[in-house]
Amino acid sequence: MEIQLWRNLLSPYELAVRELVVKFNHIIREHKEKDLYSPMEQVIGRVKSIASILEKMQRKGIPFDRLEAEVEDIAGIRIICQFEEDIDAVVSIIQKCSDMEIKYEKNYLINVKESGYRSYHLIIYYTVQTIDGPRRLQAEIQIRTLAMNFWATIEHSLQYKYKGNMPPHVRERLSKAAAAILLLDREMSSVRSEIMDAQNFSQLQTNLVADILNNIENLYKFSSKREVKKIQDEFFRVYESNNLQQLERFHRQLDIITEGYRAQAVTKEFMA
Ligand code: 0O2
Repeated sequence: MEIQLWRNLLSPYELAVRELVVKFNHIIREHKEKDLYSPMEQVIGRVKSIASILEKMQRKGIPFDRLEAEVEDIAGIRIICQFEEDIDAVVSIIQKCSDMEIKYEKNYLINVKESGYRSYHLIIYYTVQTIDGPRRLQAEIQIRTLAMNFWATIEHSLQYKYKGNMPPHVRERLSKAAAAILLLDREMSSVRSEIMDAQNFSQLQTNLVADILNNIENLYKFSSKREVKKIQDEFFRVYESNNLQQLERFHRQLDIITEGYRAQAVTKEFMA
């Protein structure tokens, strides 16, 4: 197939990958803005390389006219989670997305591959808009933990290096590493609630500080510099105490003060 035809073929998949990455990143952002723990840690996307598509077609005996129907991972999304428990939460989120229709799921967490590969795969249908009208495409979503991703990335590079002839001693080491990764995920799960508490604390603090600084900046419009400086100094004092409750209290008080100044400014404008 000519390179221009490959470009035409892959172009809607590039759009699908870009859109899906934006959508999943937005879900992460929404969680953070609402001070909620996000089961998604990171999202990456890629369009399968032509070489990799050709290799898969050859290996599976797929003819060109069946390429788009049978190579289901031309568009690939990878969602990385912190904990194994988050994978189910991510699957539930995707099941609720009305613009993604699940074709089928492969659970390599239960049916671990012989290589030791663990991950959760979803094949979805996703529609993109092109100048020729809507195109309903397939995409593969891989959901795995940071630890699973670490193992899979290394193993994938070694598979590429040895091209299907991995020496038994390397295979054995990878198998041992896969067992260690399983243990690591279980260990991390056992301290999940503590880690989540710490992360929630930090996210809540980040959002509060951003809100407070925004309010202080707004105060400059309505109040004297001296007054704002006093409030700012008080904020630094509360911030240094590293006490979330005090910070929340300060945030509430500042909200009231800002509203007061704003109301005064509106009244002055009205009376003028
Ligand atoms: P890429 O783009 O390089 O990642 P297959 O027959 O395995 O090629 P199949 O049956 O369509 O593919 O689906 P499967 O088994 O779910 O695998 C799809 C993708 O999952 C692979 O894509 C890998 O990304 C990943 N994967 C599956 N098995 C393994 C494994 O043992 N080790 C690692 N590291 N990854 C695996 P590709 O085709 O490799 O392409």
